[in-house]
Formats: sequence, structure tokens, C-alpha cells
Amino acid sequence: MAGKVLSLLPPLLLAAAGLAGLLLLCVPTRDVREPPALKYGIVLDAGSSHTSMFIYKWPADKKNDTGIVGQHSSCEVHGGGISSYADNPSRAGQSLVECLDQALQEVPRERHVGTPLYLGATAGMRLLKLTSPEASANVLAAVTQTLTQYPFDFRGAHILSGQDEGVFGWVTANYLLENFIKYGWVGQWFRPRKGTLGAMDLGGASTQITFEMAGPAEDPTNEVQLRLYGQHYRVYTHSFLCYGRDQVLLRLLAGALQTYGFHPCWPRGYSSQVLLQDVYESPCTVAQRPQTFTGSTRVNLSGTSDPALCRGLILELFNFSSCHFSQCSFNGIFQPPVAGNFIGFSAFFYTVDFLRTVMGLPVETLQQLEVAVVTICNQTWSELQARVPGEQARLPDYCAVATFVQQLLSQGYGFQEHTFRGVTFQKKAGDTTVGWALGYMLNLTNLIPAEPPGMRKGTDLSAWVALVLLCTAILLAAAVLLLRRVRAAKLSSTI
Ligand SMILES: *C1O[C@H](CO)[C@@H](O)[C@H](O)[C@H]1NC(C)=O
Ligand SMILES: *[C@@H]1O[C@H](CO)[C@@H](O)[C@H](O)[C@H]1NC(C)=O
Ligand SMILES: *[C@@H]1O[C@H](CO)[C@@H](O)[C@H](O)[C@H]1NC(C)=O
Ligand SMILES: *[C@@H]1O[C@H](CO)[C@@H](O)[C@H](O)[C@H]1NC(C)=O
Repeated sequence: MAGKVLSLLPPLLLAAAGLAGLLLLCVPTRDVREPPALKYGIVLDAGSSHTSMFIYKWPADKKNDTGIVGQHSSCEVHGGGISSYADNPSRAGQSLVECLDQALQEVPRERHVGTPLYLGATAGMRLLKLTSPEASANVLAAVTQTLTQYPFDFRGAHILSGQDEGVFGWVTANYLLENFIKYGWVGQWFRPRKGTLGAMDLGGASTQITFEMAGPAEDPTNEVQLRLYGQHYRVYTHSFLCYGRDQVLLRLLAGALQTYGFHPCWPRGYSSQVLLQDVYESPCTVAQRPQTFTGSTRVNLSGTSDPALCRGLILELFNFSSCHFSQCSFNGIFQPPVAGNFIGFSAFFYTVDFLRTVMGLPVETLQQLEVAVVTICNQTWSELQARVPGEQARLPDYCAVATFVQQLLSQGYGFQEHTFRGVTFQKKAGDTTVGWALGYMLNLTNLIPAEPPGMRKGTDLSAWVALVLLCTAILLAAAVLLLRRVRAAKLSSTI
């Protein structure tokens, strides 16, 4: 009897070995690995109203090259955007020092030399370049001078085109939400089926809309083709210069001065001294500039809390009268119908968040957005102040910006109730700020390969498959052996 049990031992051991091998192969390897060393990258987002610095980090081993770059920290530069130093460029460089010193502390010393550092400037500098190419070159030279004094691997200070700004925002959002590619729990990459997310960015001087489209764009300047992880993307993008929050407010001021002599978007009971030079020196208000005016003149302007007049003033910012394509958003710009889900970030988020959290108004539908806008625009200055806890910067301007956002989405981009349901307003994904900066760095450091990582993991994968097959074979062999022994044992006992 004992002999029979003993004779079953070898095939049982073999079976156990095969089973253990299979189980081990299915355990995600990343749980077993030690935490990898980190690499860092720094991007200065030089916007029109201010500059932000983002420090990104990712594991130094190149095996895992997607969905892993995240934000380490950020820093807000004090003072205005770099374009506001046109008259004194060296101060533009000086303004960055505090945040750069912080980066020296936060990036480990041994990583300083290999850490890429980029400065990207957007619509504020595009406008400055329009009015004075020399001044914009001087500002870029001044910030370059400051940035080269740091031990980081400085890769240049550039003005992004509106197209780049839109596309990199779209790349950032979809990268962070893992819409391009996802890391599966068994250690393989797969392509999620949910498709990509459209991106809407509202900055100080421009606004961008970017989304994947089915067919080619009727205007090639609105089309960008990308190859990411082996997948082809055809993306529609447009950047509207002078449609950022601050420039819209200036254009409304100019409109209010010209048409009314009061401000229908400001709350009743609020008034302010407007310096004409501040209103008219922007290239965005050129069309509204009077023939003669004294820049140093201050005009007293009062609010009237008039939602209907305010909306009328804002509608004057859009020109719907001509379109040379089958369809346009506004100002004769081609745009296919908005399709799929969207994320609205930066000032889109801040505006909607104010309506929701400070004013306590729901913004789930376009109709609710419209009601919320009318409600906020109908508040007097004292009502508004009573609602808002503590000091809230730019409180008098929320009605104008909210009305603009509502008109831009519904009339401008053509969102309707059913498409608006797919729009979320968010400023971060996880710990990372959604904006063009991360997409810009991912592209410049080649962290998004054109081919899928599965291909480069090909040897790993086939080795893995071979091992699985081997263990399965061992298991099968053990089973056959076991069966034969049992039969032989039965046979001998019947004899
Ligand atoms: C990203 O960088 C590559 C060059 O490395 C360039 O050809 C491509 O156009 C860039 N992508 C975008 C969206 O600008
Ligand atoms: C690889 O990427 C995944 C997906 O984002 C992440 O969760 C994981 O921690 C990364 N693994 C390593 C070893 O870095
Ligand atoms: C709208 O645009 C068209 C074509 O560019 C132009 O002729 C027209 O004057 C514009 N209308 C307004 C109100 O600006
Ligand atoms: C504006 O508020 C007043 C009371 O402050 C109210 O009577 C009026 O109906 C409101 N108008 C709109 C359009 O909500």
C-alpha cells in the first residue's frame, strides 16, 4: 500500500511544480519589483497673466513608458506674466528666480544635470510679438539668461503656436486619463475602448478647443495628425486669440465705454476708475479704439447688474455672419459638430466651480448654466459680497466671464443639451494639473512613443507566453503520468 502511494509522489510533485510556475507567472511583476529611481522634468508655463512652474517625475526605468509621468509639485510665480515686463525685460527673468530656487530644493541634487527645463509662452507673448517683435525677443532673451544660470538641462524658451497649445492640452488630458493606452494588471498594455476626450482651455488671452474628428478638416490649419503608441489620431484644433478671459474683459470694457457709459455686466453698486490706456493698449481692442484719446485719462464706470444687456455686449464678440465652409463655429472658422465627451479646464473650471460652490447653483445642463448666469448677473454688489466668504479676487467680473463661457459653449462651439451632458469641468486629473505643459514635455522628451510599448516588450511577452506553455506542458505530462500510475495500480490490485 505504502509503495503505491510512493509511486504517485513523482507525478504529484511534477504537477505541483507546474501549477506553482503558472501561478507565479500570473502574479503582476510590478508588485514584486523595488520602487524605481525617479527622473524629473520642469516646465514653466508662461501665460499672459502669470507664470506657473511644474515639476514632473517618472520612474527612471524605461520599461513602463506611459501613464506614469505625474506632477511632483508646482510653484506660482509672483507678479504678472512675462509679457507684462516688456518695458523692463530683465525683471521678467528675475521674477522666475524664486520658483527656480524651489526647483533646486525639490529635485534631488544628483538629478539636477539630467533634468530637462523648458519655458513655453502662450497668447500673452503672441500678442506682444504682434505689437512689438523686438520687445518679445528681449523678454525671451532675458528669461533665457536667467534659466541658463541653473544647473538643469535648459532646452529653450519658446512661444507656442495656438495650435500646439490646443493639441498639447488634449494630449495631457487624454494621457492622464489613460485614454491612449492602459497598463493592465497582468503586466501588459492594452488600448481602452472609451475613445479620446475633447479638450477646452480658457486662458487669459486665448481659448482653445481640440477634439478627435472622423473626417479631414475643411481647413487644413485646423487639423493635426498624431501617431501615439501605434495609433493614428486626426485631431481638430483651433485657438481664438483675444478670447481669453482677460482680453474678453478688456473688450467688454471698451464696448461698455463706447455704447453705454456704464457696465451692464458689473454688479449694481460697484464702480471703478478705468484707465483708458489699460483698455486700449491691447491689440485685442484695436477695433474699438477711439480716434483720439488720452491714455492717462481715468473714466468712472458703474455697474448696473443687467443680464440681458451684458449678454448683448458679449454676443458682439462673436461674428456669425460669414462662413466659407460647410459649418463654422464663429468668425468664419471651420468647425465640425462637437462630438464625444469633453473636459473644460483652467478658467472654464474656475468659472463653473464658482457658480457651483460659491453661488450654490447647479450646472448640469445648458439650461441650468443659463439660469446660473442670469442669477449671478442680477446680483447687486452688496448681495454678491454677502454671498462670498472672505476676499474673492475679481468678484465683479464673474458675471461677464460666466456669460462669456455660456455663450461660447452654446452659440460659439454649438454645444446642445445632449452634447453638453458629456462635458466635465476639472482642473486636475489625480494630482496633476490639466494644461498644455505636460503634453509639451512628453512630446519634447519623446516620452510618448509613436509605436506601442507592447512591440518593444515583444521579447518579454513571447518569453512569458513560452513559459506559460512550458508550465502547462509540465502540468499535462504530470496528469498523464498520474493517470497511468493509478491505472497500473488498479490493474495490479485486481489481479
Ligand atoms: C512632437 O514632436 C515631434 C518631434 O519629436 C514632432 O514631429 C511632432 O509634431 C510633435 N507633436 C506635436 C503635437 O507638436
Ligand atoms: C507602470 O505604470 C502603471 C500605470 O500607470 C503604474 O501604476 C505602475 O506603478 C508603473 N510601474 C512601475 C514599475 O513603475
Ligand atoms: C463679420 O465678418 C465678416 C467677414 O469677415 C465681415 O464682413 C463683417 O463686417 C463682420 N461683422 C461684424 C459685425 O463684425
Ligand atoms: C433680479 O432680482 C430681482 C430681485 O433682486 C428680481 O425681482 C428679478 O426678478 C430678478 N431678475 C431676474 C431676471 O432674475
